[in-house]
Amino acid sequence: MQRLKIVFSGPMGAGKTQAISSLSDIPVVSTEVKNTDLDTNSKLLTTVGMDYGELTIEGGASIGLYGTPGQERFNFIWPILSQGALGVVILIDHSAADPVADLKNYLQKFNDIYGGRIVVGVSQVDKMPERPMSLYRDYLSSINSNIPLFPVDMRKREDVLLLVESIITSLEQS
Ligand SMILES: Nc1nc2c(ncn2[C@@H]2O[C@H](COP(=O)(O)OP(=O)(O)OP(=O)(O)O)[C@@H](O)[C@H]2O)c(=O)[nH]1
Ligand SMILES: [Mg+2]
Repeated sequence: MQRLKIVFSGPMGAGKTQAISSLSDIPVVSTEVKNTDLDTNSKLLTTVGMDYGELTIEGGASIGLYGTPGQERFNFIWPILSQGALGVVILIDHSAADPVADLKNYLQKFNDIYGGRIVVGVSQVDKMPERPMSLYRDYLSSINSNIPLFPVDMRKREDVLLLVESIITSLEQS
């Protein structure tokens, strides 16, 4: 049987590991180690291999949830993980120094390696509520992109589900 999968990518601290933990029906397999790249992000732990969880959807099908590491030096794993994926969720940390540059970087790189469905989740919005969502929408319209973008909190299961449903719905329509 062909395994269904969805990949979560995005910069360090965006909430990829959290997203998979919030959504998975099984205990998540993570490869987190102590973060030594404190210049990029002050978080305590960071993913160096991948995260893996599973979500069982209506009808009993099971979707594998894969999280990439956020550190750029592990980029080589992106094409491997996203091969054959139903879709890729790009998570952006709204409170980062330049989140629009992060979005641009991730969209450009995935454009080169992945031809399937992409949705964007903007997380950590509560940490910088004064920064407007229009930054991202303006950027997406400037490149004529109709990629869906949602403000989300990865600690909330329903927010992660929204991203996943956005991928699945688009498949049903195509
Ligand atoms: N305040 C706030 N915290 C969030 C939000 N989304 C996720 N988090 C928290 O942010 C922290 C970092 O999330 P992780 O899931 O470790 O981030 P990651 O993307 O896996 O990071 P790397 O593995 O280092 O690339 C966790 O403690 C999450 O619970 C959000 O919307 N708001
Ligand atoms: Mg992680």
